[in-house]
Amino acid sequence: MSKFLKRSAAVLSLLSVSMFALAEVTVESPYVRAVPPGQTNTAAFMQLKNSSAEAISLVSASSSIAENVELHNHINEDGVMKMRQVELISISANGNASLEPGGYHIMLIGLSKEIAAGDMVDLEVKFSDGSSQQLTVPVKKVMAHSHHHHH
Ligand SMILES: [Cu+2]
Repeated sequence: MSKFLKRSAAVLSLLSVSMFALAEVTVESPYVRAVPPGQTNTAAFMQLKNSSAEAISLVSASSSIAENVELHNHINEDGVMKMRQVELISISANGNASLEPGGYHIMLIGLSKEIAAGDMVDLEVKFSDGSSQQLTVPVKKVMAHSHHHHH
């Protein structure tokens, strides 16, 4: 191996090490929906950005304040919007996935305490590439339905 090739190989391996250390999925503007006292379920929403050249999926989530955490989607069944549990939420290569009211969301089931706007909730999200992220997510008031009528 020439001196030049040896050097290139060293630079390449350095590059791949530093690229591996970068988070491939970025979580942006996460929030948890505030719920009235007595309500034991809520949902978390966020934008997921995949900066890698391969599709990555959100595969699970957990939180210390919820007994169960599931990935859900909303589907329109005979004109009725229903929530369905899904195995994963896919984020395309160099793409985004939106978790938002009326669509994909992270369902927090069996809340162990009341949560109000302004509280912070811990949420761990796990991805198909084996990575996970510990998030601290603010609780916000969200309109139940985002239909706006103008008269
Ligand atoms: Cu749900």
